[in-house]
Amino acid sequence: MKVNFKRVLILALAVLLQVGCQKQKTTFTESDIKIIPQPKELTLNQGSFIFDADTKFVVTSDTQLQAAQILIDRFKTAAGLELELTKEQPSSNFVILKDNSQLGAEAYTLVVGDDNIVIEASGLSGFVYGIETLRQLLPVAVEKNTVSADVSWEVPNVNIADAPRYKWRGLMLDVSRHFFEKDYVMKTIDRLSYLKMNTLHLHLVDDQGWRIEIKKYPKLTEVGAYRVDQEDKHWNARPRAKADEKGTYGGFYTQEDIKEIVAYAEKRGITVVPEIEMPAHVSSAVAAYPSLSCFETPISVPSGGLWPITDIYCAGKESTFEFLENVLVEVMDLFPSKYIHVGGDEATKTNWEKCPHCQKRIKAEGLENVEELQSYFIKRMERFISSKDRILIGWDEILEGGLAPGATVMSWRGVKGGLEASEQGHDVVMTPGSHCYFDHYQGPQDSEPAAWGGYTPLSKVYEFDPTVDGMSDEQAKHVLGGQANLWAEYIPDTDQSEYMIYPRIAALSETLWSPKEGRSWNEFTTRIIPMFDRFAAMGINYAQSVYTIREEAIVDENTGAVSVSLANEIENSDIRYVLNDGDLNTDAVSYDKPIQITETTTIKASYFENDKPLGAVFEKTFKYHKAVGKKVTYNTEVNDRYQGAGATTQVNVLRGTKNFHDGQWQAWLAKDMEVVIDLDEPTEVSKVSVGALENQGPGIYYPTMVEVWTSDDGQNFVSAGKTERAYAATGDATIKDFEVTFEKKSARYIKVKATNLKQTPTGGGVFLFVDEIIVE
Ligand code: TNX
Repeated sequence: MKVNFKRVLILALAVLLQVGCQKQKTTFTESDIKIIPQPKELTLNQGSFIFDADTKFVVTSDTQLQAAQILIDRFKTAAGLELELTKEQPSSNFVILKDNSQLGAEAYTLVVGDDNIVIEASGLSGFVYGIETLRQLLPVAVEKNTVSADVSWEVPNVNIADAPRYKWRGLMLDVSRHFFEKDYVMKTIDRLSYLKMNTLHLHLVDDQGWRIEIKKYPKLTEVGAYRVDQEDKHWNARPRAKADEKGTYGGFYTQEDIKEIVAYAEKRGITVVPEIEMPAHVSSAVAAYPSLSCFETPISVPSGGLWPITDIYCAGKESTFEFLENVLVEVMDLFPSKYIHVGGDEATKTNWEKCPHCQKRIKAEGLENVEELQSYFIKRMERFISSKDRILIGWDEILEGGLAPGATVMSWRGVKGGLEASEQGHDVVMTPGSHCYFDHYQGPQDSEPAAWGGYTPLSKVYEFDPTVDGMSDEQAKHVLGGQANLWAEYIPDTDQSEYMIYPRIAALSETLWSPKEGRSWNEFTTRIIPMFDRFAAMGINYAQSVYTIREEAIVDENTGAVSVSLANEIENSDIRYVLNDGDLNTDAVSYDKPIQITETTTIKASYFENDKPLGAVFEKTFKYHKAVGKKVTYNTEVNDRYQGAGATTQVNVLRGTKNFHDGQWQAWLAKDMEVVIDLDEPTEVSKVSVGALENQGPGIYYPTMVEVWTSDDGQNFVSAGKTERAYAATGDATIKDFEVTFEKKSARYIKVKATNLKQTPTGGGVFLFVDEIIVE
């Protein structure tokens, strides 16, 4: 046989070349796939697809093109690849988008194979979600805004069939309390769409700023969009400016800005729902046009906290309704959203009680009271909005005095409003404060930036379910979905806004998108932590509060021994600690069981990753003193709602945090605290301290005086000393020990009195909060 050496050589070369060119493929396992929200159905197959400079996107419509463009842009920015769009399907190495009218509006299928990827959907949202899922299958580097070299742009072969559980998946941005520029709104739109959220609710009107240009009423933004700059003061410590003082702090969206935002959102499957508050939360509008209020008194745009809200629209004058209809006409021209939000919350109607126009209206309409007048107000707006073929949506206060026929309710004061409205056959969007208020703390209050209050950590958001236990099937059908609300009193800038939104919005998105069955917090943590890397690559200032250690301490009331457990939100995470002067970086030991303490001890602890502390450091001193475990007699009654840990609260070593709901605080409402501690036997004492909390927002004030007496028989007390503190307006929550020191003496009984300020400057009852009485 004659061997053709030339041929063999060529063949061998060809084989070699092919092997050389074949891209190295990864063997993927299930744990490599970390999509949020979790798709409805997903199977991992063998093999993978690798994007390269020759990969093409096959699209046959503008809709498909819009969706594809999101990933094409990413490839350009993050990979330096200019991927081509084509109408013709090549033989291999392509991503094809195909119309499939069988699929629901937001559903999609994604099939990744060795040499092509197929995304099917019936419209834009589905295609966008298919593309976003594909993006999450790509390496993290795809999120960066700089080109990464030597990354293999590889995705595992999968079959995904996905569709949402709820049709309203929203985030509300309060752009009134602090104004956020258009760019940030657009960025937020991208990120919402990335997580398959479909609604951006813009809270455009509130007391502290009117944020949308209305051509017919230019003063709304000339005057109403700006307030006197008091940003250096705490939100709740900003005095009201005079009516004629010029505001300089603020901003607003022009109608052109709004058009841009709406168009941008539309391309990403996001509906922008405008909220035009009424009848309350409108000081900004009243400042611009005082005739909108009952008594037409000129006011300024408030620079900060305002409570109660009494400067509201007059519900008697026809001109109020004329104004609102004109405003809404312009708003509806700008926002194609089916839903128009009219607020409706927190109106204090004292002016309506006194206003002749409102009283006349009440009579003429045969209304019972001012609550029914609010209901009249909203019903009238509802008729107007539905005449324009839109749907009115409002906060759950719109239920009071009777719900307007076609209205949809946003339930924020828990789920009660949602239950009630759905029972009456109305649609509801659930946004209960407990799970959906992103202005709440997401970690222990002492280690977080100042927030409104409340405690809504990531795991709590993940427990959210808009369909409430006990709802009938009929009621459940009325649940459109859920939404997170980011009220912005304490959100001065985009960094803080991002901090509060991420990662919680990812947890929320999964509760609203993914099937309920099979969802587990522990499993979710295996996906959210890698998602942090994506957030970082996107340049998001996300919170790492899941890592922050929360302690639980229990005290043995007989021995006074304290047992301290440490945990963060991630199960079995690597927590290490040191005691007293130890250095966390060098001396930390692993935490594996509760730490027992029997004398004054400081614990420092942190979550560790790769042997390095990560997130906020936990540090707490458990201070022992002579009254620990002793009997306390209360001469004045503790408030029902704040009983702390019961009778031993004040002598249990455990201290309260800035979170006044943490179970270590006892409170006295508009009343002094007076207690007597029995030390069991005559004891040398020279100092008594009272631990107190101040948080003036919710009405908690420091004592104005602390006095101490001692006694040997429990009957005859002699004064040991006192300390005084004058009232001063403050914003942030603070904790302070009020110390009374005296010449060392022997005493068996100690009487302590803390004087309550009793009345707030605005006339409310004052809470006095005490956590521990330290006797030394
Ligand atoms: C209540 S929620 C409000 C807002 C505040 C928020 C603070 C709602 C409808 N009204 O005006 O910003 O509490 O959490």
